[in-house]
Amino acid sequence: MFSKIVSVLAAASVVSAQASTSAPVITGNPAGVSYVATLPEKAGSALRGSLSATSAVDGTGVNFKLSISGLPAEGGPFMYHIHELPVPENGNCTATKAHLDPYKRGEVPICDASKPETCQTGDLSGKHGNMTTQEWSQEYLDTYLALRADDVSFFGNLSFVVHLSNKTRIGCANFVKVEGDSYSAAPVPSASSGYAPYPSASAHHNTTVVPSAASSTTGAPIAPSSTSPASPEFTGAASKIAGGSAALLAAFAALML
Ligand SMILES: *[C@@H]1O[C@H](CO)[C@@H](O)[C@H](O)[C@H]1NC(C)=O
Ligand SMILES: *[C@@H]1O[C@H](CO)[C@@H](O)[C@H](O)[C@H]1NC(C)=O
Ligand SMILES: *[C@@H]1O[C@H](CO)[C@@H](O)[C@H](O)[C@H]1NC(C)=O
Ligand SMILES: *[C@@H]1O[C@H](CO)[C@@H](O)[C@H](O)[C@H]1NC(C)=O
Ligand SMILES: *[C@@H]1O[C@H](CO)[C@@H](O)[C@H](O)[C@H]1NC(C)=O
Ligand SMILES: [Cu+2]
Repeated sequence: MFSKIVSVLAAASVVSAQASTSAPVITGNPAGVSYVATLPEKAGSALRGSLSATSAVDGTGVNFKLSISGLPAEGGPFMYHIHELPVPENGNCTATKAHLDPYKRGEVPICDASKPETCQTGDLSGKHGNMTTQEWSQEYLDTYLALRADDVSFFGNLSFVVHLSNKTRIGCANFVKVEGDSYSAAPVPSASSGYAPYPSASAHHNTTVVPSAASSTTGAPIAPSSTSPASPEFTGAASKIAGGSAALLAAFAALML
């Protein structure tokens, strides 16, 4: 009898331990702070785009703007995440390791988007949807990520990684802080509007930040950008092989290593 009660209690505590691996809503994110991760251009790959992140005006969560073009015709739907390490100088996406997951939830079972607090904090496509077309733009608020460096869900020094459906890593970039406080009021990204990793014209206007509604425009076409120079750091296997789909496959294979 006693041992039965003990085992029931033990089972109950296991259940509550699992239920407690839930991410808290992040408040107190610093106002007017933005980061952007811009994918480098890789020889043999048409993939371009960026993920920008701006503290919500009231400090609760982070507004994301995803703008990607040149996803492959095959191999989707495409997932993307914030990973736990930055991309090294050589551009090796594998070195970013796993998803940002400070509450140690693990990758399985997969994220249930109706319960985002139970997902890995870095699992953006799990919480907000996969990219399902070759060009993809989307904006949303994620309340479980932090731009305050004292929180375990801070990602300003980390990376974002784009995957094929079979998890092959096809692109990755580090977040870089955007100087100036008017970034969040900037219009939809284009090649010439300062979406470079190191914006030269860091605006210092004292702009009042307008709250942007968490909207989602899935699949809206965007203009591909082709004016930023190829990244000198990105001298991995991919850029040493001539263009064409064979090179693309070789690049994928290299990234899987
Ligand atoms: C993943 O999918 C791509 C495109 O469909 C394919 O080229 C690649 O070989 C696959 N990789 C693995 C590990 O299955
Ligand atoms: C990429 O990083 C992974 C993990 O750190 C490592 O095992 C692999 O050897 C690296 N590949 C290259 C080409 O540097
Ligand atoms: C990122 O910054 C946070 C807060 O300063 C720190 O705890 C963490 O170790 C850093 N991560 C990496 C990979 O540098
Ligand atoms: C997103 O894509 C992955 C890989 O194909 C798949 O496992 C997952 O179910 C997809 N998520 C949704 C919500 O469709
Ligand atoms: C910006 O404008 C606000 C509102 O007018 C003011 O309270 C704040 O001090 C200004 N900040 C700077 C850096 O000028
Ligand atoms: Cu990932």
